Amino acid sequence: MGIQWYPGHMHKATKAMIELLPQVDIIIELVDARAPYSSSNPVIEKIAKEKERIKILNKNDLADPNITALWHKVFNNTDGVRTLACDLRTKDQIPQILDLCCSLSANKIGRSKLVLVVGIPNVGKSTLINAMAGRRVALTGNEPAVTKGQQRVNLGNGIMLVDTPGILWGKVENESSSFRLAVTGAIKNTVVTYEEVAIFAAKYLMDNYPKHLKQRFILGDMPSTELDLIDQIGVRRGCLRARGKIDRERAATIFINELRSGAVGKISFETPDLIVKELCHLTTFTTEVKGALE
Ligand SMILES: Nc1nc2c(ncn2[C@@H]2O[C@H](COP(=O)(O)OP(=O)(O)OP(=O)(O)O)[C@@H](O)[C@H]2O)c(=O)[nH]1
Ligand SMILES: [Mg+2]
Repeated sequence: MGIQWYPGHMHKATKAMIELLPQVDIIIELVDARAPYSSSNPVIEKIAKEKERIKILNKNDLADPNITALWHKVFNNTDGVRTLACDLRTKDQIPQILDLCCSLSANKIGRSKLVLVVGIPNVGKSTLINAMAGRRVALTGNEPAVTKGQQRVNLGNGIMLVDTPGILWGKVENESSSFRLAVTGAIKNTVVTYEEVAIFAAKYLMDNYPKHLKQRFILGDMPSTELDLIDQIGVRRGCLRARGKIDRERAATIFINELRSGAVGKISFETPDLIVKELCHLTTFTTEVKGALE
């Protein structure tokens, strides 16, 4: 069973976003560069086809650069979508994003262009708003659901930005996608335990990034199971209870926090090929991906 998190405030925020849509000129959707497919909101894909769209693969500083390059190619091949991989901790790409907003879609007479900033929780929407405004106008924080309602920010240059609460969707179809959202920090930690998320992450990293694990946690041979790995991390980080028993929940929490911070290395949790394999029943997506990578 995958993880589902769709509380009332997200339903309300999705409705508010749809209501505003007729007035919107440009949509900036932020997705997580470490899981760009899993963090793309299918509702936005459906309702925003006619709009000018900028897709930002954010937190690219934490992602595997070779895999981001593949995703960039896939998304840039989608009609009407401009794609940028960003590290919003620096403001390097802000002039480019502002230029794009100015060049896309004409100003309506007598009013500013309305630019809607949307995306999953904790992906960096409010950070982007602050960087574009050049001052702290929106609350940010390293946990999901910091922004509670829509907030308009007038840039004074013909652009009006709208910050929105992070939203997920009613049903995350692909179980692995829901775990990727949890690993990267888009799902509140009261919805799923660190241990469950760590088991998923451990399996993925043992298969795909064993060298990173060995280096970070000073492992000799790779442990044979996910739980063994988490326990070894527990030993390395001193997560011990009475009689030498390992505090696995604490070890899992440390593992996930180090992973999220980038301390384990630049890691991506999905490639286009992996998604094609997982979603072989969704023919439109797989045809688009194959076309983009040929
Ligand atoms: N490493 C890294 N961290 C980032 C980047 N962009 C934003 N962050 C951090 O991500 C966290 C979440 O940023 P916010 O701007 O609050 O995210 P949000 O999308 O507005 O979140 P909600 O309002 O909760 O939906 C903050 O700790 C930011 O400093 C980035 O490019 N790289
Ligand atoms: Mg926010």
